[in-house]
Amino acid sequence: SFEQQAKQLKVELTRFMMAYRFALDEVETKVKILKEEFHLIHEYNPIEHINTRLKSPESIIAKIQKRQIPLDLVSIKENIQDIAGIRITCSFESDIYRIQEMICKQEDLKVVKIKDYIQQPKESGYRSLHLILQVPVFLSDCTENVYVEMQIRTIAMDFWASLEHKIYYKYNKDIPAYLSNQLVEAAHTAALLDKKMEKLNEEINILKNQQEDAAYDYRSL
Ligand code: 0O2
Repeated sequence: SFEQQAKQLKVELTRFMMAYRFALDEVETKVKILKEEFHLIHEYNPIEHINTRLKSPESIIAKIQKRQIPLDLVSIKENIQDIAGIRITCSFESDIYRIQEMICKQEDLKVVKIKDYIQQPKESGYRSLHLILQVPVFLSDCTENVYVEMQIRTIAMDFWASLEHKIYYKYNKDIPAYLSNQLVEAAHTAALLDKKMEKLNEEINILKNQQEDAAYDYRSL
């Protein structure tokens, strides 16, 4: 009957979205562990903040329409790889690649795609490192492997992306060229700021090491 079919569909959809929420929780826990342990060992915290989000049904449907994906859960699961998203904001550009390396080493996470929009920024000026992960979720009677999109970026990249996103939607997706050019320029400025902060950090680290060496030499006299 219709009621039975509707009930079955509801269970299937709920289970489908649950798998993404569990996968997201798993990845978030992994990142939190890396953050704490890295802090303990190196006395330095490369992660400023972590955000997670599940794509809303509306934006999943919008993407299905845009990409003309068949309307079944198997196709959606295979083709929409950002239903579960985790965003890691770091202090410096070099931290991004450190985190990537740590993620790639995790045996129960499979990195299926790397999109480096830092080496090759998008036309809009957007910069970030995207990893598409495949995460096993152990359910009562099966293991579901679901995709999680991990975006790793600096505070400057995040600042630009958040504001560009707002401006983009304010102007209803039709920004005049002179404005999008200015947004690209702003992205260059943010990239320069990242380079400058990275260099400052390196110099401060050199000074700190020299100071520590000097203190050690003094003690061993
Ligand atoms: P939300 O709300 O963040 O989820 P597509 O998703 O079809 O555009 P693709 O190849 O699947 O293309 O994904 P892509 O471009 O590698 O990454 C998509 C996500 O990256 C976006 O998700 C944004 O979060 C971010 N992103 C990509 N380009 C830009 C950009 O020019 N500006 C900003 N601010 N963010 C960008 P969603 O689904 O668009 O949105």
